Amino acid sequence: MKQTPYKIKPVPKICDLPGIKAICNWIAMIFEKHDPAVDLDDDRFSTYATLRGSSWRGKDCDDSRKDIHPGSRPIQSDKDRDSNCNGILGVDPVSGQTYEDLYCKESQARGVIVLGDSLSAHFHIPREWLNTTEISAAAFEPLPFILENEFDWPELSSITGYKNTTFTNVIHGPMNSVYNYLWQRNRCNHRDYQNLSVNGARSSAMADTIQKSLFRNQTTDKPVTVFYALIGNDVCNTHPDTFAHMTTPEQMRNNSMRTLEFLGKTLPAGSHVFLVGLVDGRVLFDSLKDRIHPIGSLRNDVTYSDFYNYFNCLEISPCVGWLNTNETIRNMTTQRAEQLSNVLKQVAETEANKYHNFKLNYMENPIFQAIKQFEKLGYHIWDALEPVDGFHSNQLGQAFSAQVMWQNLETKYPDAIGPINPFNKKIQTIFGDQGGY
Ligand SMILES: [Ca+2]
Ligand SMILES: [Ca+2]
Repeated sequence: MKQTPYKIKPVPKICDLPGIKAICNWIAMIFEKHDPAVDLDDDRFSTYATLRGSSWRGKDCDDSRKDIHPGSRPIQSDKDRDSNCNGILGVDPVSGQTYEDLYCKESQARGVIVLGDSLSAHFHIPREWLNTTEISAAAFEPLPFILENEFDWPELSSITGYKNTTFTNVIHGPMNSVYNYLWQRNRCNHRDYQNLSVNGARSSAMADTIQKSLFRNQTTDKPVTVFYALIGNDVCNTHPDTFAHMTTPEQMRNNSMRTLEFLGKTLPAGSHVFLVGLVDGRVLFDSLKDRIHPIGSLRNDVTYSDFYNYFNCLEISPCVGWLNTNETIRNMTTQRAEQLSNVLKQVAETEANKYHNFKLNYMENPIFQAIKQFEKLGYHIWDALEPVDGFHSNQLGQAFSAQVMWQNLETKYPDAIGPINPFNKKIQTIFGDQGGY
């Protein structure tokens, strides 16, 4: 029988009311555009930590001037003011040269950007919130901070992490990141990071909207190393008919090419782009299936298998294909992920000479190598997984992935990270923590 089409009610024009309008714009800015909410000069960098602020991209050191932001080439060599927020400014009294010219000009300084999903945003729900034996008021103290950062912890993530854990009641483990390595290598890179990851992002959303939140001035900013890291959502969805909603190889090719076109028009000369392959999520089910989920911690009665089935039943599983008790479905999901990784590999090869501003390479997902090294050290895979969702890397896993990515960059792509700056010690002596974060 033919169904009568629904009549869609007009959306109430509440956002047109004075006062409410500003709030609507603000919400749209964060959750649709993924731009910082507090950004007076509109240069896409903020002085505020959350709401897509400095947790996500280097802190603005002058929110009244658009030309002053992290990643900028120094204006007049930063003789009088710090235009790129790396804390380095002024003139050396002995030589009469500016410190930027002396210590940074020839250093091949660069920034790092990730276009990613919840893994590179570092999604984490505190175990302490669900575990009946650990629950406490202290565990809920950072709740506003956590909500304003969309349950993500980019400031501790494998690509753009820059600080140590401050909320020790709700997140634990070591911080290590590609940005942190880049900063140790060359202190002129201070604050030059952008984490443009969105929970649930897949290649289509990246090409349609998310990539537009990237800011890099092609002529006045420094080059950058970009990671295109959409490592699972193109095969992960909540639909019972999961395969019908996965990205096809043809769509993947089209979407990734659209992002490359955009990067071609946006990145300064001398940049690098890495297309990162997808993961094999079968490892999640294999390592966790018989273990107890935190919600069953009191009576030891809820395993991850139960938890995944329950999620699938409610149609709220983050990944029906891999978090599934049916092995055939898990294998077929991996097969599609491999096809999509192969597309990225091909795109990196066929498009290698098309873009003049960046070098293009494919990088195998660091998780494969991280797991091998991890197990050699005597850890179990579950030690690196988020206990609440049984899906994402935890703090330890993030730090481990960073190490693997860095090893790859150092050995295979040294020109993407630049040389060690011989003036690091001097910068440290003169500029201390370079204004901190
Ligand atoms: Ca500014
Ligand atoms: Ca500077």
